Amino acid sequence: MALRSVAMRGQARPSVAAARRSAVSARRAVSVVASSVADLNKKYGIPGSVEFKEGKSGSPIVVLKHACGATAEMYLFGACVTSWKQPSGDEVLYVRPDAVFDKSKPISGGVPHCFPQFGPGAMQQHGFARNLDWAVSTTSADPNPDEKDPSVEVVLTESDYTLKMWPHKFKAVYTVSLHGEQLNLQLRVINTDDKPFDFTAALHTYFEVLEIAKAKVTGLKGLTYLCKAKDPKVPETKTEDRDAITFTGYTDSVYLNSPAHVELEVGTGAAVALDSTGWEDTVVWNPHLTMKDCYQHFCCVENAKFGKSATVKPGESWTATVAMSVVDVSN
Ligand code: TA6
Repeated sequence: MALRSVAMRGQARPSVAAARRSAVSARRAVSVVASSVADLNKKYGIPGSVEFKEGKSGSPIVVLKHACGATAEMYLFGACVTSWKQPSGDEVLYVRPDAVFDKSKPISGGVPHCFPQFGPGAMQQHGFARNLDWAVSTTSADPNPDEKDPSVEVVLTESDYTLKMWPHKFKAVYTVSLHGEQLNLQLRVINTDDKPFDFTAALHTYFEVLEIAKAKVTGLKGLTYLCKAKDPKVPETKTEDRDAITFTGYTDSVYLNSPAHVELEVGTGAAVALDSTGWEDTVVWNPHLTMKDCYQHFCCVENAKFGKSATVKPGESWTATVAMSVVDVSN
């Protein structure tokens, strides 16, 4: 169900989770792929805050529960967050009806990763990060009873499979946390190789909307964008002149140098606010009639690093964050 009501009790609060993490009841361990949900709970579970379960097709998920009632779920396969619910129970994300969870292909919905290529390009569309199991490295839950922010950190490193496509040693560290009703996502890519590398990336987030005709994306007016609707390999360069982007046909646009704050109105009087650092670009995608059975119900608003690829020297890292919160736009 799309956001029927706005449960947000105030505007997005700045994350304090990182500052507190050193003092939290954290379970820390070296990065290992644990073999079962029971092992994962033993090593990383935090009762009431962080729990591992079997998701669809038996694939492991981690469930974060905030004391305010907000929840988030992420599959370790692809480090794909597939659910983020407000305390009211309203789901904010969208998973397509054709999504499969048996690892035969990336999960189509939620927040899939595009890394190390957004695409199109030399390797498979959107890269390999969404096709691989990420390993749990840390979980935490702030002991402060009012702000018990649950958090999980997962990592992906090179393997024979990735090296064949992208000949670089790396460590990608993805932190997912709930700060009250807000979902915070941080991606850090570390160059563990002895030569620099370049990559493009995105969080390909699917948001549920009441109906696509009522959805609007605001905050992108005046920007140059690459319109990929006709041919994704040869995008047209355009300037956005609309205050609010609406959806009347196939839409696939990469807005370059977008502002830190972008909003998606979902058609119920609520909007999802995206406050990002480091990502630089915003992709807006709706497949319209190319996905007849579901396009009315979602809109992708994606934090991306695409216009200028990221370059990381050996021993250095690139970091980007996004804080997602539900805000009331009914007035
Ligand atoms: O992010 C937009 C986009 O790159 C579109 O060009 C379209 O190809 C879409 O992603 C595909 O997404 P999917 O989740 O089906 O791989």
